[in-house]
Amino acid sequence: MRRALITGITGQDGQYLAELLHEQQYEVFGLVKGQNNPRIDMIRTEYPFVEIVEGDLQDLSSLVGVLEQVQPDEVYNLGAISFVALSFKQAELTANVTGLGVLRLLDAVRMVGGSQNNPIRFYQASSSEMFGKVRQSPQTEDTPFYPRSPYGVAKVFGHDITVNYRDSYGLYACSGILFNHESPRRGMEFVTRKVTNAVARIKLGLQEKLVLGNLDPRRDWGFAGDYVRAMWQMLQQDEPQDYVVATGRTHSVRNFVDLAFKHAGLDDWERFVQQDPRFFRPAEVDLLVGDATKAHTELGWKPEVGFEDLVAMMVDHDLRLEAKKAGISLP
Ligand code: NAP
Ligand code: G4F
Repeated sequence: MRRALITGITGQDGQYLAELLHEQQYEVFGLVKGQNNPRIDMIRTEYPFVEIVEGDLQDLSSLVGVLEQVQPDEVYNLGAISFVALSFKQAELTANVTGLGVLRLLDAVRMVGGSQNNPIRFYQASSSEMFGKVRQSPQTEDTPFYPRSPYGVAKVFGHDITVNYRDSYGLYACSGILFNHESPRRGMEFVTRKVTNAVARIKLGLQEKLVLGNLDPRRDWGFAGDYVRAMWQMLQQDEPQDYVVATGRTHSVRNFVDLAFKHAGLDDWERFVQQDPRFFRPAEVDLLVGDATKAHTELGWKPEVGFEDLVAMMVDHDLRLEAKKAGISLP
Protein backbone atom coordinates (compact mmCIF):
# COMPACT_ATOMS: atom_id res chain seq x y z
CA MET A 1 0.00 0.00 0.00
CA ARG A 2 1.27 3.49 -0.83
CA ARG A 3 1.43 5.90 2.07
CA ALA A 4 0.45 9.58 1.87
CA LEU A 5 0.88 12.32 4.44
CA ILE A 6 -1.48 15.31 4.25
CA THR A 7 -0.83 18.54 6.15
CA GLY A 8 -4.02 20.57 6.53
CA ILE A 9 -6.11 17.41 6.93
CA THR A 10 -8.77 19.29 8.93
CA GLY A 11 -9.30 21.83 6.13
CA GLN A 12 -11.61 21.66 3.13
CA ASP A 13 -9.08 20.20 0.68
CA GLY A 14 -7.52 17.86 3.23
CA GLN A 15 -10.88 16.14 3.68
CA TYR A 16 -11.56 15.70 -0.06
CA LEU A 17 -8.00 14.55 -0.74
CA ALA A 18 -8.11 12.04 2.13
CA GLU A 19 -11.25 10.49 0.61
CA LEU A 20 -9.70 10.34 -2.86
CA LEU A 21 -6.47 8.71 -1.64
CA HIS A 22 -8.41 6.24 0.50
CA GLU A 23 -10.43 5.23 -2.58
CA GLN A 24 -7.08 4.72 -4.37
CA GLN A 25 -6.05 2.29 -1.60
CA TYR A 26 -3.50 4.58 0.05
CA GLU A 27 -2.74 4.51 3.74
CA VAL A 28 -3.61 8.09 4.68
CA PHE A 29 -1.89 10.01 7.48
CA GLY A 30 -3.11 13.45 8.51
CA LEU A 31 -0.94 16.00 10.32
CA VAL A 32 -2.80 17.80 13.09
CA LYS A 33 -1.42 20.72 15.08
CA GLY A 34 -1.98 22.04 18.58
CA GLN A 35 -2.95 20.78 21.96
CA ASN A 36 -6.43 19.30 22.16
CA ASN A 37 -7.37 20.49 18.63
CA PRO A 38 -11.19 20.24 18.47
CA ARG A 39 -11.13 19.31 14.78
CA ILE A 40 -9.39 15.99 15.55
CA ASP A 41 -12.72 14.56 16.68
CA MET A 42 -14.34 15.55 13.38
CA ILE A 43 -11.59 13.75 11.44
CA ARG A 44 -11.84 10.65 13.66
CA THR A 45 -15.63 10.50 13.21
CA GLU A 46 -15.98 11.44 9.54
CA TYR A 47 -12.74 9.91 8.21
CA PRO A 48 -11.94 6.93 10.46
CA PHE A 49 -9.42 5.58 7.93
CA VAL A 50 -7.11 8.58 8.52
CA GLU A 51 -4.26 7.98 10.93
CA ILE A 52 -3.66 11.16 12.92
CA VAL A 53 -0.07 12.29 13.48
CA GLU A 54 0.93 15.37 15.45
CA GLY A 55 3.15 18.19 14.22
CA ASP A 56 3.22 21.82 13.23
CA LEU A 57 4.51 23.64 10.16
CA GLN A 58 6.25 26.04 12.56
CA ASP A 59 8.30 23.25 14.13
CA LEU A 60 10.92 21.54 11.94
CA SER A 61 11.78 18.75 14.36
CA SER A 62 8.11 17.73 14.59
CA LEU A 63 7.99 17.47 10.78
CA VAL A 64 11.16 15.36 10.63
CA GLY A 65 9.75 13.10 13.37
CA VAL A 66 6.47 12.65 11.51
CA LEU A 67 8.19 11.81 8.21
CA GLU A 68 10.45 9.29 9.97
CA GLN A 69 7.40 7.70 11.57
CA VAL A 70 5.16 7.65 8.48
CA GLN A 71 7.78 6.99 5.75
CA PRO A 72 5.40 8.39 3.13
CA ASP A 73 5.57 7.91 -0.62
CA GLU A 74 3.76 11.21 -1.14
CA VAL A 75 3.48 14.40 0.96
CA TYR A 76 0.70 16.91 0.25
CA ASN A 77 1.37 20.27 1.91
CA LEU A 78 -2.09 21.80 2.28
CA GLY A 79 -1.55 23.31 5.75
CA ALA A 80 -1.56 27.12 5.82
CA ILE A 81 -3.03 30.25 7.27
CA SER A 82 -5.26 30.40 4.20
CA PHE A 83 -7.66 33.26 4.91
CA VAL A 84 -6.45 36.36 3.04
CA ALA A 85 -8.25 38.83 5.34
CA LEU A 86 -6.59 37.32 8.43
CA SER A 87 -3.19 37.55 6.76
CA PHE A 88 -3.39 41.36 6.83
CA LYS A 89 -3.94 41.25 10.60
CA GLN A 90 -1.48 38.45 11.37
CA ALA A 91 1.14 38.92 8.68
CA GLU A 92 4.05 37.49 10.65
CA LEU A 93 2.17 34.33 11.58
CA THR A 94 1.11 33.96 7.94
CA ALA A 95 4.70 34.35 6.73
CA ASN A 96 5.83 31.77 9.25
CA VAL A 97 3.20 29.09 8.56
CA THR A 98 2.23 29.68 4.92
CA GLY A 99 5.72 30.70 3.74
CA LEU A 100 8.46 29.30 5.99
CA GLY A 101 6.35 26.22 6.75
CA VAL A 102 6.95 25.09 3.16
CA LEU A 103 10.71 25.46 3.58
CA ARG A 104 10.64 23.45 6.81
CA LEU A 105 8.65 20.64 5.23
CA LEU A 106 10.94 20.57 2.17
CA ASP A 107 13.96 20.38 4.50
CA ALA A 108 12.30 17.53 6.38
CA VAL A 109 11.69 15.76 3.06
CA ARG A 110 15.36 16.25 2.13
CA MET A 111 16.49 14.88 5.50
CA VAL A 112 14.25 11.82 5.55
CA GLY A 113 14.23 11.41 1.79
CA GLY A 114 12.59 8.05 1.16
CA SER A 115 14.51 5.31 -0.64
CA GLN A 116 16.76 6.03 -3.63
CA ASN A 117 14.41 4.17 -5.97
CA ASN A 118 11.35 5.66 -4.35
CA PRO A 119 12.05 9.24 -3.24
CA ILE A 120 9.28 11.12 -1.43
CA ARG A 121 7.05 13.05 -3.85
CA PHE A 122 6.01 16.49 -2.62
CA TYR A 123 2.97 18.61 -3.53
CA GLN A 124 2.80 22.31 -2.62
CA ALA A 125 -0.58 24.08 -2.48
CA SER A 126 0.24 27.23 -4.42
CA SER A 127 -2.46 29.78 -5.11
CA SER A 128 -3.87 32.08 -7.78
CA GLU A 129 -3.62 34.76 -5.08
CA MET A 130 0.06 34.95 -6.12
CA PHE A 131 -1.04 36.63 -9.40
CA GLY A 132 -2.66 39.42 -7.35
CA LYS A 133 -2.71 42.56 -9.46
CA VAL A 134 -2.73 40.48 -12.60
CA ARG A 135 -0.15 41.16 -15.30
CA GLN A 136 -2.10 39.26 -17.98
CA SER A 137 -5.41 37.44 -18.40
CA PRO A 138 -6.09 34.59 -18.33
CA GLN A 139 -3.29 33.60 -15.97
CA THR A 140 -1.00 30.70 -16.90
CA GLU A 141 2.04 28.99 -15.36
CA ASP A 142 4.17 31.73 -16.99
CA THR A 143 2.25 34.79 -15.74
CA PRO A 144 4.44 36.91 -13.42
CA PHE A 145 3.38 37.14 -9.77
CA TYR A 146 2.26 40.41 -8.12
CA PRO A 147 0.84 39.41 -4.73
CA ARG A 148 -1.56 41.81 -3.00
CA SER A 149 -1.67 40.40 0.54
CA PRO A 150 0.71 38.97 3.14
CA TYR A 151 -0.89 35.61 2.30
CA GLY A 152 -0.06 36.05 -1.39
CA VAL A 153 3.51 37.06 -0.56
CA ALA A 154 3.94 33.99 1.67
CA LYS A 155 2.55 31.74 -1.08
CA VAL A 156 5.03 33.21 -3.59
CA PHE A 157 7.85 32.29 -1.20
CA GLY A 158 6.42 28.76 -0.79
CA HIS A 159 6.09 28.40 -4.55
CA ASP A 160 9.57 29.69 -5.36
CA ILE A 161 11.31 27.65 -2.67
CA THR A 162 9.58 24.53 -4.01
CA VAL A 163 10.92 25.27 -7.51
CA ASN A 164 14.34 26.07 -6.03
CA TYR A 165 14.56 22.78 -4.06
CA ARG A 166 13.51 20.85 -7.17
CA ASP A 167 16.23 22.59 -9.22
CA SER A 168 18.91 22.51 -6.52
CA TYR A 169 18.47 19.08 -4.95
CA GLY A 170 16.53 17.14 -7.58
CA LEU A 171 13.50 16.71 -5.31
CA TYR A 172 10.31 15.41 -6.86
CA ALA A 173 8.39 18.57 -5.91
CA CYS A 174 5.38 20.10 -7.71
CA SER A 175 3.22 23.14 -7.15
CA GLY A 176 -0.41 23.27 -8.14
CA ILE A 177 -1.41 26.90 -8.74
CA LEU A 178 -5.03 26.42 -7.77
CA PHE A 179 -7.72 29.02 -8.35
CA ASN A 180 -10.53 29.41 -5.81
CA HIS A 181 -12.34 26.17 -5.12
CA GLU A 182 -15.33 25.75 -2.89
CA SER A 183 -17.72 23.15 -1.51
CA PRO A 184 -20.13 22.47 1.34
CA ARG A 185 -16.98 21.82 3.43
CA ARG A 186 -15.62 25.34 2.82
CA GLY A 187 -14.88 27.33 5.99
CA MET A 188 -17.58 29.84 6.94
CA GLU A 189 -15.08 32.72 6.78
CA PHE A 190 -14.76 32.53 2.97
CA VAL A 191 -17.23 34.55 0.94
CA THR A 192 -18.98 31.70 -0.90
CA ARG A 193 -19.84 29.74 2.23
CA LYS A 194 -20.68 32.91 4.17
CA VAL A 195 -23.19 33.71 1.42
CA THR A 196 -24.73 30.26 1.00
CA ASN A 197 -25.08 29.80 4.75
CA ALA A 198 -26.72 33.23 5.14
CA VAL A 199 -29.04 32.55 2.19
CA ALA A 200 -30.16 29.33 3.87
CA ARG A 201 -30.73 31.03 7.21
CA ILE A 202 -32.60 33.97 5.63
CA LYS A 203 -34.78 31.56 3.65
CA LEU A 204 -35.61 29.67 6.87
CA GLY A 205 -36.35 32.89 8.79
CA LEU A 206 -33.34 32.48 11.08
CA GLN A 207 -31.42 35.60 9.96
CA GLU A 208 -32.38 38.94 8.45
CA LYS A 209 -29.26 40.42 6.85
CA LEU A 210 -26.04 39.39 5.16
CA VAL A 211 -23.18 41.85 5.67
CA LEU A 212 -20.43 41.75 3.04
CA GLY A 213 -17.49 43.78 1.78
CA ASN A 214 -16.52 44.45 -1.83
CA LEU A 215 -18.94 42.86 -4.33
CA ASP A 216 -16.93 43.71 -7.46
CA PRO A 217 -13.95 41.31 -7.33
CA ARG A 218 -14.11 38.46 -9.82
CA ARG A 219 -12.95 34.95 -9.10
CA ASP A 220 -12.55 31.72 -11.08
CA TRP A 221 -14.53 29.43 -8.77
CA GLY A 222 -14.45 25.63 -9.09
CA PHE A 223 -15.42 22.61 -6.98
CA ALA A 224 -12.85 21.39 -4.41
CA GLY A 225 -13.59 17.72 -5.17
CA ASP A 226 -12.41 18.27 -8.76
CA TYR A 227 -9.29 20.16 -7.68
CA VAL A 228 -7.85 17.53 -5.31
CA ARG A 229 -7.92 15.10 -8.25
CA ALA A 230 -5.46 17.41 -10.03
CA MET A 231 -3.15 17.39 -6.97
CA TRP A 232 -2.94 13.61 -7.05
CA GLN A 233 -2.49 13.50 -10.83
CA MET A 234 0.48 15.89 -10.60
CA LEU A 235 2.34 13.46 -8.34
CA GLN A 236 1.77 10.54 -10.75
CA GLN A 237 3.76 12.11 -13.64
CA ASP A 238 7.25 10.97 -14.63
CA GLU A 239 8.71 14.45 -14.07
CA PRO A 240 7.67 16.99 -11.42
CA GLN A 241 6.12 20.15 -12.87
CA ASP A 242 3.84 23.03 -11.87
CA TYR A 243 0.28 23.39 -13.16
CA VAL A 244 -2.50 25.97 -13.12
CA VAL A 245 -5.82 24.43 -12.06
CA ALA A 246 -8.88 26.54 -12.92
CA THR A 247 -12.21 26.48 -14.74
CA GLY A 248 -11.43 29.36 -17.13
CA ARG A 249 -14.65 31.16 -16.17
CA THR A 250 -14.85 34.19 -13.91
CA HIS A 251 -17.73 35.66 -11.90
CA SER A 252 -18.05 38.59 -9.52
CA VAL A 253 -18.96 38.21 -5.86
CA ARG A 254 -22.19 40.02 -6.85
CA ASN A 255 -22.96 37.29 -9.44
CA PHE A 256 -22.41 34.62 -6.78
CA VAL A 257 -24.72 36.38 -4.32
CA ASP A 258 -27.44 36.88 -6.94
CA LEU A 259 -27.36 33.24 -8.03
CA ALA A 260 -27.34 31.89 -4.47
CA PHE A 261 -30.40 33.93 -3.45
CA LYS A 262 -32.21 33.03 -6.67
CA HIS A 263 -31.52 29.33 -6.11
CA ALA A 264 -33.32 29.60 -2.76
CA GLY A 265 -36.27 31.30 -4.46
CA LEU A 266 -35.33 34.81 -3.25
CA ASP A 267 -35.14 37.01 -6.35
CA ASP A 268 -34.40 40.36 -4.67
CA TRP A 269 -31.02 39.85 -2.98
CA GLU A 270 -30.44 43.63 -2.55
CA ARG A 271 -33.16 43.62 0.15
CA PHE A 272 -31.02 41.36 2.35
CA VAL A 273 -27.43 42.45 1.67
CA GLN A 274 -25.57 45.30 3.35
CA GLN A 275 -21.98 46.37 2.78
CA ASP A 276 -19.59 47.22 5.58
CA PRO A 277 -16.06 48.67 5.28
CA ARG A 278 -14.98 46.12 7.91
CA PHE A 279 -15.01 43.45 5.21
CA PHE A 280 -13.03 45.43 2.63
CA ARG A 281 -9.32 44.61 2.34
CA PRO A 282 -6.37 47.06 2.40
CA ALA A 283 -5.48 45.83 -1.10
CA GLU A 284 -7.77 43.78 -3.32
CA VAL A 285 -7.32 41.20 -6.07
CA ASP A 286 -9.81 42.45 -8.66
CA LEU A 287 -9.81 39.72 -11.28
CA LEU A 288 -8.72 36.11 -11.42
CA VAL A 289 -9.29 33.78 -14.35
CA GLY A 290 -7.06 30.83 -15.07
CA ASP A 291 -5.93 29.04 -18.19
CA ALA A 292 -5.57 25.34 -17.29
CA THR A 293 -4.57 24.17 -20.78
CA LYS A 294 -1.40 22.50 -19.48
CA ALA A 295 -3.36 20.51 -16.87
CA HIS A 296 -5.90 19.53 -19.54
CA THR A 297 -3.32 18.31 -22.03
CA GLU A 298 -0.66 16.80 -19.76
CA LEU A 299 -2.73 15.49 -16.83
CA GLY A 300 -6.00 14.88 -18.65
CA TRP A 301 -7.65 16.92 -15.87
CA LYS A 302 -11.04 18.58 -16.42
CA PRO A 303 -13.44 20.11 -13.89
CA GLU A 304 -16.73 18.22 -13.67
CA VAL A 305 -18.84 20.61 -11.58
CA GLY A 306 -19.77 23.96 -13.17
CA PHE A 307 -20.36 27.28 -11.41
CA GLU A 308 -24.16 27.11 -11.32
CA ASP A 309 -24.13 23.53 -9.97
CA LEU A 310 -21.55 24.50 -7.35
CA VAL A 311 -23.73 27.35 -6.05
CA ALA A 312 -26.78 25.07 -6.01
CA MET A 313 -24.86 22.31 -4.19
CA MET A 314 -23.71 24.71 -1.46
CA VAL A 315 -27.09 26.40 -0.96
CA ASP A 316 -28.93 23.05 -0.84
CA HIS A 317 -26.42 21.69 1.67
CA ASP A 318 -26.74 24.74 3.91
CA LEU A 319 -30.54 24.66 3.74
CA ARG A 320 -30.48 21.05 5.00
CA LEU A 321 -27.82 21.86 7.63
CA GLU A 322 -29.56 24.92 9.06
CA ALA A 323 -33.02 23.34 8.94
CA LYS A 324 -31.72 20.33 10.86
CA LYS A 325 -30.02 22.52 13.50
CA ALA A 326 -33.22 24.55 13.97
CA GLY A 327 -35.51 21.51 13.96
CA ILE A 328 -37.33 22.71 10.84
CA SER A 329 -38.58 20.10 8.39
CA LEU A 330 -38.06 20.97 4.75
CA PRO A 331 -40.70 20.21 2.11
P1 NAP B 1 -8.32 25.53 4.98
O1 NAP B 1 -9.66 24.88 4.93
O2 NAP B 1 -8.19 26.89 5.58
O3 NAP B 1 -7.33 24.55 5.78
C1 NAP B 1 -6.08 24.98 6.23
C2 NAP B 1 -5.44 23.86 7.03
O4 NAP B 1 -4.14 24.28 7.48
C3 NAP B 1 -6.21 23.44 8.28
O5 NAP B 1 -6.24 22.04 8.33
C4 NAP B 1 -5.34 23.99 9.41
O6 NAP B 1 -5.40 23.22 10.60
C5 NAP B 1 -3.95 23.83 8.80
N1 NAP B 1 -2.93 24.60 9.50
C6 NAP B 1 -2.99 25.91 9.88
N2 NAP B 1 -1.88 26.26 10.54
C7 NAP B 1 -1.09 25.15 10.58
C8 NAP B 1 0.19 24.87 11.17
N3 NAP B 1 0.87 25.80 11.84
N4 NAP B 1 0.70 23.63 11.03
C9 NAP B 1 0.00 22.67 10.36
N5 NAP B 1 -1.22 22.86 9.82
C10 NAP B 1 -1.74 24.10 9.92
O7 NAP B 1 -7.67 25.59 3.52
P2 NAP B 1 -8.14 24.84 2.16
O8 NAP B 1 -9.15 25.67 1.48
O9 NAP B 1 -8.39 23.41 2.45
O10 NAP B 1 -6.80 25.00 1.30
C11 NAP B 1 -5.76 24.03 1.36
C12 NAP B 1 -4.46 24.68 0.89
O11 NAP B 1 -4.62 25.14 -0.43
C13 NAP B 1 -4.03 25.88 1.70
O12 NAP B 1 -2.61 25.88 1.72
C14 NAP B 1 -4.52 27.08 0.91
O13 NAP B 1 -3.73 28.20 1.18
C15 NAP B 1 -4.34 26.55 -0.50
N6 NAP B 1 -5.24 27.07 -1.52
C16 NAP B 1 -6.58 27.03 -1.33
C17 NAP B 1 -7.43 27.48 -2.32
C18 NAP B 1 -8.93 27.44 -2.17
O14 NAP B 1 -9.62 28.11 -2.93
N7 NAP B 1 -9.46 26.66 -1.23
C19 NAP B 1 -6.90 27.96 -3.53
C20 NAP B 1 -5.51 27.96 -3.69
C21 NAP B 1 -4.69 27.49 -2.68
P3 NAP B 1 -6.38 23.61 11.86
O15 NAP B 1 -7.71 23.09 11.49
O16 NAP B 1 -5.80 22.88 13.02
O17 NAP B 1 -6.31 25.11 11.99
O1 G4F C 1 -13.66 33.95 -0.26
P1 G4F C 1 -12.51 34.87 -0.09
O2 G4F C 1 -12.11 35.18 1.31
O3 G4F C 1 -11.32 34.21 -0.93
P2 G4F C 1 -9.96 34.80 -1.54
O4 G4F C 1 -9.53 36.03 -0.85
O5 G4F C 1 -10.13 34.87 -3.01
O6 G4F C 1 -8.93 33.64 -1.15
C1 G4F C 1 -9.26 32.27 -1.35
O7 G4F C 1 -8.83 31.89 -2.63
C2 G4F C 1 -7.40 31.93 -2.83
C3 G4F C 1 -7.13 31.50 -4.27
O8 G4F C 1 -7.13 32.63 -5.12
C4 G4F C 1 -6.76 30.99 -1.84
F1 G4F C 1 -5.41 30.95 -2.06
C5 G4F C 1 -7.07 31.45 -0.43
O9 G4F C 1 -6.50 30.54 0.51
C6 G4F C 1 -8.59 31.46 -0.24
O10 G4F C 1 -9.05 30.13 -0.30
O11 G4F C 1 -12.79 36.25 -0.83
C7 G4F C 1 -13.17 36.30 -2.19
C8 G4F C 1 -13.54 37.74 -2.55
C9 G4F C 1 -12.50 38.78 -2.13
O12 G4F C 1 -12.31 39.68 -3.19
C10 G4F C 1 -13.14 39.50 -0.96
O13 G4F C 1 -12.74 40.86 -0.80
O14 G4F C 1 -14.74 38.09 -1.85
C11 G4F C 1 -14.60 39.40 -1.36
N1 G4F C 1 -15.54 39.59 -0.22
C12 G4F C 1 -16.53 40.50 -0.18
N2 G4F C 1 -17.17 40.44 1.00
C13 G4F C 1 -15.51 38.91 0.93
C14 G4F C 1 -16.55 39.44 1.71
N3 G4F C 1 -14.72 37.91 1.36
C15 G4F C 1 -14.98 37.39 2.60
N4 G4F C 1 -14.24 36.35 3.04
N5 G4F C 1 -15.98 37.90 3.41
C16 G4F C 1 -16.79 38.93 3.01
O15 G4F C 1 -17.67 39.36 3.74
